[in-house]
Amino acid sequence: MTSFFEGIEPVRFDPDSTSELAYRHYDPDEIVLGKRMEDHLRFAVAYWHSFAWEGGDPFGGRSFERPWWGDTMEHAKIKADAAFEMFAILGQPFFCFHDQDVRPEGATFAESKARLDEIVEYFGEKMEQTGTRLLWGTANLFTNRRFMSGAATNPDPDVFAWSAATVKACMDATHTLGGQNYVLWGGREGYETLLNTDLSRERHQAGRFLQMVVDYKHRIGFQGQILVEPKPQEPSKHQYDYDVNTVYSFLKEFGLEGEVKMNIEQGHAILAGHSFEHELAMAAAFGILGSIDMNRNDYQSGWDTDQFPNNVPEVALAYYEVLRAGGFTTGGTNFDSKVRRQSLDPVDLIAGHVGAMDVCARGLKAAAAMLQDGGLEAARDERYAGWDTPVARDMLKNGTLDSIANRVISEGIDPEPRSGRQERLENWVNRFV
Ligand code: XUL
Ligand code: CO
Repeated sequence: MTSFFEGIEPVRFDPDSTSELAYRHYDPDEIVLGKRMEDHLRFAVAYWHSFAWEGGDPFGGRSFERPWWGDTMEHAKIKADAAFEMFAILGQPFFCFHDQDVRPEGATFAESKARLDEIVEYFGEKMEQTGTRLLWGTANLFTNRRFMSGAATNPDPDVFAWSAATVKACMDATHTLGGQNYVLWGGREGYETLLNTDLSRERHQAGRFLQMVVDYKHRIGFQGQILVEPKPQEPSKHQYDYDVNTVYSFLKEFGLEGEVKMNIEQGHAILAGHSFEHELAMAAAFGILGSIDMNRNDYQSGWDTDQFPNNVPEVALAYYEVLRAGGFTTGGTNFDSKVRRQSLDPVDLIAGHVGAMDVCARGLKAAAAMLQDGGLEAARDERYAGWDTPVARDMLKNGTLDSIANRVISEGIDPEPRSGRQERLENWVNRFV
């Protein structure tokens, strides 16, 4: 036991509580559409934001004080102790991590790997004792200066090799810990200027890299899902994994569309000029909706500020798409979210998650109610009803421009525009959120 969260009791569902730290909407056992709420949402803590982020910004360094700051394995274990205490306080079923979050980097690759293995063993014991599970593991291929020009897409083949070895170690760690997914976010897989970049070569390298990841998954019998997390900018100006649509065409190009799904982050969707629900619906349409990174950006700054979600209507529309696609299987709701730089206290970390979990619970319940009512589905069915007629179906299947043109003339077809009813549908949604 550490004393980091001393005095903070486990958070419980109590809608009438006067405490700052109670779930007023998240009741893990409440049945929503035939399934426990906990099993729908599958919440996970992001180790990096809660335990590795130091509270810096571009104008000033560390603002948080934590007993685990330091670069020894003892520090890493104190951090792990605090992390598992927080999972227990929150009743979080899952967590996610990068290698860099959980162990200090060694002087050589071999030393870094030995340290990862040591902490994986430590995690394994704690997971056994507490029942906390791993939603996904991943590799940090962006912080160290060796990755400044990319990992798999680097002009230097030695960096490609280092990255491949790192991903192998992280996939092994994820497999050992029974991880349900393995995530690849292409942090620096993009470029700053075309003047020094061979875009075609770099994309090919990234494609081969992902093929090797999928091949290794099958080789070791990892049952989890490989996920790619799209993001349009930050840190690179142009990222190769811009959004769901871009990544899908990349997967098709390299024959991986049946092997890889998406981990979709709210803030990344917004940076790409989309809404979260657009990205989720797009992935569902391709059959590659895997998991979500739940957060929000600052509405004014335009940066990927990774704040805890705090907007029920937004979250409700996101879960509507998740439920419509059949809900999560291996995926879940990872809080890729961090407290603000001035939120120094241990209780702030707890409060950030508690509030976010309640917002998600409200969103899920609203989404389930909307789906159960069926109003949107009925409006959509009605809007496209013309396409259910035999003539329209036949046109889509067998039509040619000639045959269609003949029919337009012979039948005197003259389309009558109909209302899209947007305001009425928005009003309908607002009855539930
Ligand atoms: C970065 C981001 C990452 C990934 C995992 O914006 O979202 O934390 O989720 O590497
Ligand atoms: Co993320």
